[in-house]
Amino acid sequence: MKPSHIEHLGVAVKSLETAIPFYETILGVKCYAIEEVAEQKVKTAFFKIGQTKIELLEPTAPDSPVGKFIEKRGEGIHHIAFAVDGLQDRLNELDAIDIQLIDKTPRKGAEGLNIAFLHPKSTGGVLTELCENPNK
Ligand code: CMX
Repeated sequence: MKPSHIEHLGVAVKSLETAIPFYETILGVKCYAIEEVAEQKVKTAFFKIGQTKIELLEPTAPDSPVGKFIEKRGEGIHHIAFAVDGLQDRLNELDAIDIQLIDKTPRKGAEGLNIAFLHPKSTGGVLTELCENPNK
């Protein structure tokens, strides 16, 4: 994948209203953005830690990826996201070595990034996201 850095860690939470003040207290930084990603049925809240971010994820429906995750496993780390260049080329390379792609082509995610997910069944149980900043 040749990532430049960890773009963010996604953390599934039941309630942003409860989780945001908690993270603001323990991290000592303010949440700088809240955004709903309707397509993913999720509301997100972001914190910056150096070059990396924490993305809190509150499901807006029980039948969403994050809603199902919380139902099965409870709150906790949901995915790791790597920053890459040439996202489509990276996906093609991973496909060629039989890594299961959830997204065969990039789509739009939070903060205007182009994103694609890899299936946790083919990445050692870790849901993995690749992100490319189109404005870089
Ligand atoms: N990390 C690790 N494993 C996960 C997982 C996660 N986040 N989410 C689901 N799984 C596992 C389940 O535990 C289950 O394993 P078992 O078969 O051993 O029980 C398996 O994957 C299938 O889970 P499921 O609940 O039946 O869910 P689906 O197959 O319907 O979907 C997945 C799983 C990963 C394909 C789906 O969640 C997905 O497409 N995720 C990508 C999109 C996403 O997560 N969006 C939310 C974040 C959006 C954002 O960051 O903006």
